[in-house]
Amino acid sequence: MMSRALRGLVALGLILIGLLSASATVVAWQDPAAETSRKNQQTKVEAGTADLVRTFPIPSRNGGAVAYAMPLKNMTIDGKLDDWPADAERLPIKNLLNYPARYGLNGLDKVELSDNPNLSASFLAGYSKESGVIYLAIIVRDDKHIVDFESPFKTDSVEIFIDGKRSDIKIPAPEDPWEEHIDASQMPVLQYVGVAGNGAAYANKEGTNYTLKYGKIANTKTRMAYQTTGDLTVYEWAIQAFDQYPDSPTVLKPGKRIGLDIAVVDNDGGDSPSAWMCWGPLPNYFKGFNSSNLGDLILGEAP
Ligand SMILES: [Ca+2]
Ligand SMILES: [Ca+2]
Ligand SMILES: [Ca+2]
Repeated sequence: MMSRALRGLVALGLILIGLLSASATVVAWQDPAAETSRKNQQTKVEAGTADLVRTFPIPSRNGGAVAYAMPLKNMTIDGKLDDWPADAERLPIKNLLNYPARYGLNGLDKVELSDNPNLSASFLAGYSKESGVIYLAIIVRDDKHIVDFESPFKTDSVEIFIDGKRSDIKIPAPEDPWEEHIDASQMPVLQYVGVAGNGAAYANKEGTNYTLKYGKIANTKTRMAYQTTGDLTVYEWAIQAFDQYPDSPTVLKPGKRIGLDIAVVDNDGGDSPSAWMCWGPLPNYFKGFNSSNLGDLILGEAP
């Protein structure tokens, strides 16, 4: 039997717990950023593949980019989209970097970035828990297809930035040249690069057509294939994310958040600098060294 005093204490405890939970709930719902993010996510899901992808009540960072990856099976990495669900949500890549030291605007400041012949890009996202890879199909419309294997600044390409832990870590930039002073295992964000042509992407020493910057692509399950038809190029990727490269691959499961950005680089020949356009927040530093400067990819689950 509980004494009257003890019963009183238990009742008081329950009331306090109730008040604390109620006040926590109120605080959460009064946070304008969380509320805006919640509304955005609801809108996104209503407009997208609501049957395949469930919403998770997780606010984005910086009020920024959020994408949902749907579970996919039997994917073939061949640059063709026939294995993707017809209603897969297609998200625009249209944040144009203005950084004259390295990249130019290439006339893109005068056009509608989501739909123009010079450069417009979008992507689809999925994943396989069993295979341990994230699928991305990046669809690029570009009027002049240029490939170059000597300089990253003279070629069309796609760059993927991925942080399996979705951390918020910024590291100092190493001395130049970076290749000789840093290894992918020291970076909070991995950078994969693909070029739609035959050669060593960004002149990587392994000589592969897609590459892991500052690391070895052979230490990963990552693959990429592309198809070019007219002015459209599809870069289809199966990407391995890491908690710690190369020994700890990220375990993929519904609800998991991954730091992600996708950049499309457009060189159109001549002396004009390339344009650099991303999906996530514009860079405030090299994205490979700053994991708080990415969008969020949230792994969904099948209904
Ligand atoms: Ca395919
Ligand atoms: Ca172009
Ligand atoms: Ca181009």
